[in-house]
Amino acid sequence: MARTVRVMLLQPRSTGGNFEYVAIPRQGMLFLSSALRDWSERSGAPYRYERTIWFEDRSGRMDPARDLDGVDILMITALVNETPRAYEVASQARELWPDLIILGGGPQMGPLAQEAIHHAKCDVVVQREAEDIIGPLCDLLLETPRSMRANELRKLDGIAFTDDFGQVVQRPFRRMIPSDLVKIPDYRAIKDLTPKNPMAAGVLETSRGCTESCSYCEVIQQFVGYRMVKPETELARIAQLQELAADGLIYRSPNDGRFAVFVSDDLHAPPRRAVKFRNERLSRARNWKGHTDGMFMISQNRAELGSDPEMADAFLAAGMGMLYIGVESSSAENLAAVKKRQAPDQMHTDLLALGSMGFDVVAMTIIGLPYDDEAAVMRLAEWARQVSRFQTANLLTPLPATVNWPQPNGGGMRLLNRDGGLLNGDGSYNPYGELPPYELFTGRQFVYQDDAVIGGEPRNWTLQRSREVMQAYMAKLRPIDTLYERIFRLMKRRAERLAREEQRELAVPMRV
Ligand code: B12
Ligand code: SF4
Repeated sequence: MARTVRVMLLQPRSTGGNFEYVAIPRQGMLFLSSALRDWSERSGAPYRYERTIWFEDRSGRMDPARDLDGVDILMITALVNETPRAYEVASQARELWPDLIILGGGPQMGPLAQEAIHHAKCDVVVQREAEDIIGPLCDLLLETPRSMRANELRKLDGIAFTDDFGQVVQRPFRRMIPSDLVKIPDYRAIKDLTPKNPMAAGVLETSRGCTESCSYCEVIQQFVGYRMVKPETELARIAQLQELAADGLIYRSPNDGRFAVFVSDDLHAPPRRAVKFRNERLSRARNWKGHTDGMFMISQNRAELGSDPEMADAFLAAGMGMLYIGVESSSAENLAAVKKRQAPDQMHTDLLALGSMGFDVVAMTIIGLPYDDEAAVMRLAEWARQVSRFQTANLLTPLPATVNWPQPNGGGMRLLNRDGGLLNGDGSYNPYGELPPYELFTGRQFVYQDDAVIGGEPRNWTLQRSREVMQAYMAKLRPIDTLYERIFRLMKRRAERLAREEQRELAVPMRV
């Protein structure tokens, strides 16, 4: 008889303040939860993994003393700004529950495994994707006494752990897995997911990785090449979202009854030069018709979709209403500097074309690129408002595993500390030293020393100055966040009304 093992999967609270986070939890934990369930269900499995997924942005802060009582395995993910909270929960958990198995992973802890092991006291950090390894790894950790684990863990690749001498062992990467090794994400394991507290949107993954390699982005390191899921997997995932919405677990608009689905791909429509992928996406988009009824779909794409009327028509017919477009900058020099292969004039034409076709275009912009001064940033705001309905804005932010991250040889950016001085005295990164102020890595301020020189003058946007520039820039935009805020207010009012109705029903005396 298989032993029941309790697993808590945690996505810690973010500091970004964006409403999207609450609306649409990321999928990493959903796929890992399914992977564990499938692993338990094979014949002869020694453990039955019972899973709870706790999204702190949805369900509030976890109290490790109360909420990890009886839990055997804690799995924590984190994006950069969620890292301080991830480390706080993990280190408290280690202190309170010394036998608890703690696993870390995701795009932040994966490349910075030494830091995660040191600060979060993780037993193991998994690098890159984990659906293939999570079951065998959990079995191994449960079966092996702590004192003998290092020897056993050496047999697995793509993980980091501490050996018997306290040194971090970093195993070579594993091969990339099929992007739909796990077919269906495990929404049903999400804590507090009920018709009274539905998700604001469903999430759909149709590909992993990217055909591009923009210098500020970590995707190529984390997910490597572009990998589509199988067409039948897409349809099965769409059917799952229809089912969740029918059960009241995804919020429906009171106006037209539709529900939102965010396609979380980095690049949903591949560029036209990637002919094979582009043709495949076109035939799938056409095939979606009839499966996506009642859905309002949102996806991330390049502007050149505006020059591809066939694809755009297929998207519109399938219910794709909103497009996030990676615009980044209107300056050709900036785009070249970050290896974004697009030309501003063409982008302008394409964005206007998409708008006139009927899409709600959200222009995603980055400011603080090497050739931006304040005047250029304000011009970008004016242009972005002309060519898109909504916008998002970020200041350039260094991410691990990109060329911007400080390198041991002095390359990369020099990081700031919380007060705007240089981290560790010289801007270097040390996994065992002073930690970067990750909670500020939200794209709302510069977290590195600004070395840009514009017109012969140092730009010198400090932590404080960059915040002011950002605020002035944002004031000129129509941020997409305001739309999400409205949806949230509506959802909150609905939840309050339902709670009041329930109270009233309970208050009616029962007739005998
Ligand atoms: C969609 C998306 C968003 C959406 C998320 C909404 C949603 N529900 O999907 C929105 C727009 C809100 C968003 C916001 C941000 N994002 Co974003 N986003 C993505 C994107 C494109 C896809 C995420 C995804 O679903 N991936 C697929 C899932 C399956 O992968 P995963 O979650 O990483 O999990 C897998 C592995 O990493 C691993 N794993 C993960 N966690 C764990 C834990 C354990 C214990 C184990 C064993 C394994 C493991 O196993 C999982 C399965 O294989 C990624 C790029 C990418 N391809 O991942 C960027 C990405 C994750 N985002 C990024 C960033 C920087 C941000 C922002 C900070 C930007 C900002 N300035 O505000 C914010 C922060 C949000 C927050 N809450 O803190 C970076 C993260 C870099 C970093 N080191 O943190 C990425 C990688 C893109 C990039 N620029 O490089 N994002
Ligand atoms: S196109 Fe987007 S996901 Fe792809 S490398 Fe560039 S920024 Fe990253």
